[in-house]
Amino acid sequence: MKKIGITCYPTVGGSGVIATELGKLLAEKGHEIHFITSSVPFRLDKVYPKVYYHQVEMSHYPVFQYPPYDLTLAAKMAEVIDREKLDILHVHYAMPHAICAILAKDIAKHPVKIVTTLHGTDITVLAIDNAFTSIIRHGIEHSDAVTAVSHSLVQQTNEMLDIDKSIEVIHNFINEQQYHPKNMQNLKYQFGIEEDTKVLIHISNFRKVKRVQDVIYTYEKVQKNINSQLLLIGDGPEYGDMVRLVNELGLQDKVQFLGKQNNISDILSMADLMLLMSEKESFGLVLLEAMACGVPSIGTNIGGIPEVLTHEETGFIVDLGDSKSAAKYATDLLMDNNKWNVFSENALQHVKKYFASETIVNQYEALYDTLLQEN
Ligand code: GMT
Repeated sequence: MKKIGITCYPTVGGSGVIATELGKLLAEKGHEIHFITSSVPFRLDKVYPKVYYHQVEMSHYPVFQYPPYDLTLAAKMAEVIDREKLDILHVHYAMPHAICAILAKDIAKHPVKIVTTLHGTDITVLAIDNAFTSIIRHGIEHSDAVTAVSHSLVQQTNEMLDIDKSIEVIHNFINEQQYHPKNMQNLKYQFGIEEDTKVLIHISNFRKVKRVQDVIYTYEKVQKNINSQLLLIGDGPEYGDMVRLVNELGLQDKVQFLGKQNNISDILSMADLMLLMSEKESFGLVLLEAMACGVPSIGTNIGGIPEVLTHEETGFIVDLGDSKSAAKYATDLLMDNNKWNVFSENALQHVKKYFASETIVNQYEALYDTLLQEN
């Protein structure tokens, strides 16, 4: 049994989901888990034995022009390392969590190993900014071990940061207890969608990199031939522009904006096709979630997407911005029930074979073991 601290961004987002589900599964295997975050991670939705939560409380002392979140987090980490005698502190995101963890390790008296998992944005977005490059490199090089969620992210990290550190790929996983096909005819009905109407779906934080407009352009072509609706889940900076685009294209009766939702697996189970047309995506956890619910996907040939989605097997891969090909693939698949059933079954099998939670959690445990044996 190990004592493991976990820090992540606790609000909605794939990295927070992975960090929290990992903590829950490690606790089920007998480890003691200590979340150190600014609020309760949203997937920590009930009481779990062996899971503890330590809140990073922000100081609003008037002399501070800005509340020093990073330093408060580092101080909290050091306090928890010493009090709980943590073996491992596993942080998700180099920026700022790895930097805070390194500082906490320097402050704490109890020896601890730092594991940093890279999820993407800190490399593909923040590392482009020269102001952050050296601090991100420091966070990676001074962690005891670094993992990334895809081979593509490792390659990008090496290219952008020229680092002297080996990075292990540990792919993301899904919680099978939540993500599996469910009969959601009733929910479909409640959304006002007829039984024989096909449902296309997109889930994201509506940032520019998600290219939600390409999802809408794809759907605009699909709906000409397929009796269908598009469900857009999530919220973010591009939301208003996307509502305007849907109205301009006259699709307001066929596109539903559902905003942020919690029970994603229920919504996915009424979908026939997932669309993820991003220009940056280190993994694309929503593709895995869709596949686990038996939903084929169309994604772009970007970042880690081709590591998750297999072209012509579990879905289709298109070039960035190619809504024409995406629409053709979508239309052909949605017209051919036999083909759709094969893709759906392939998706379920693919998740079991390559992204089962047991396999991935074992990989993290093996990494912790190796680090602790180095003592
Ligand atoms: O998609 C986002 O921008 C949110 C971000 C996050 O912090 O959750 O997602 C990143 O991590 C996910 C979990 O590993 C990956 O599935 C997403 O692909 C990755 N996002 C990007 O690379 C843009």
